[in-house]
Amino acid sequence: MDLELDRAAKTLSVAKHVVVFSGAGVSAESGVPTFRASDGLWEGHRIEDVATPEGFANDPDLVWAFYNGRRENVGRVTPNPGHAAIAQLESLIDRVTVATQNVDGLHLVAGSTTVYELHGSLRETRCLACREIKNRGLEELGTQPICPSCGGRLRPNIVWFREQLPHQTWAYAEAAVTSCDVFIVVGTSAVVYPAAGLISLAKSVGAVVIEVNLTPTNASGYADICLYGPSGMVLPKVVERLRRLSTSE
Ligand code: BV8
Ligand code: ZN
Repeated sequence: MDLELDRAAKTLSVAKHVVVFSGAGVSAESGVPTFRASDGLWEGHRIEDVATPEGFANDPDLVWAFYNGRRENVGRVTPNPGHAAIAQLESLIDRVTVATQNVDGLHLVAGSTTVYELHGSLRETRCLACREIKNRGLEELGTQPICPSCGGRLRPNIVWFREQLPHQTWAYAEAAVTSCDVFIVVGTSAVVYPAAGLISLAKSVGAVVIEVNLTPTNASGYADICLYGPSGMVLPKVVERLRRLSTSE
């Protein structure tokens, strides 16, 4: 692994623009359950019941109870050394963009400044009537929250299955990948599209692809460098080597 870590640090030491594409695995060491570990069941719920528009239409109270549970969990966790290392990249590389599938906000809490939340945010609600999107922190919202502006029903501002990703956010993420020279894919099984399509896009524009994961994934075929291990351990090691390279120049 040392050789691969040195290769990754060397690649990053000459990078102009790095995109970090993250999934649930980067938050696992913070205590946020990953999506697929529970073999399709998510904290006891079927995906269809809690992460689709049909599920919400069918039983909004159940979906709000599910998301309030995840908001409560995220309120109790902190970023891990993997999030911190990603934030530290910004002091070592000209331009760093984070495109995350995660909805926990931990990259922002850790200090990353350019973060595209492709699948929305647990902190945000969207009004079904006036469509206002509001960051309401992680306070308890109950199961039938009402829009203070118009009295309409609120939903989590989360991208459910079979829903479009936020257009502007997606456009910024695609543009960032198109202009990057190194693409780090960390903590994702690379199963969910269109987000996972960013990996082949990075490859197609000639970026060096570095994967950080516990195991090989659907992304591994695109990776030039594979770093196997917990991201909370691997990423700080890469940053430490990069820092040594930057100071020895
Ligand atoms: C769309 C929000 C256009 C919810 C999420 C049939 C009909 C219709 C659509 C489809 C279809 N078939 C496929 C699709 C498209 C579908 C899709 O991709 N499905 C997949 C399952 C096949 N996509 C969509 O529906 C998207 N919208 O396509 O709209 C459209 C419109 C109409 C009709 C057709 C198309 C919307 C996708 C967004 C769904 N919302 N999240 C919420 O979070 O509450 S996705 C959900 O999965 C999470 O966001 C999660 O992040 C994401 C991906 O999972 P991962 O992050 O990769 O997490 P996972 O657990 O899978 O993996 C964890 C990884 O970490 C593992 O590799 C593990 O080894 C690693 N790991 C663990 N610990 C560590 C670690 N690595 C390092 N260190 C560690 N310590
Ligand atoms: Zn409203």
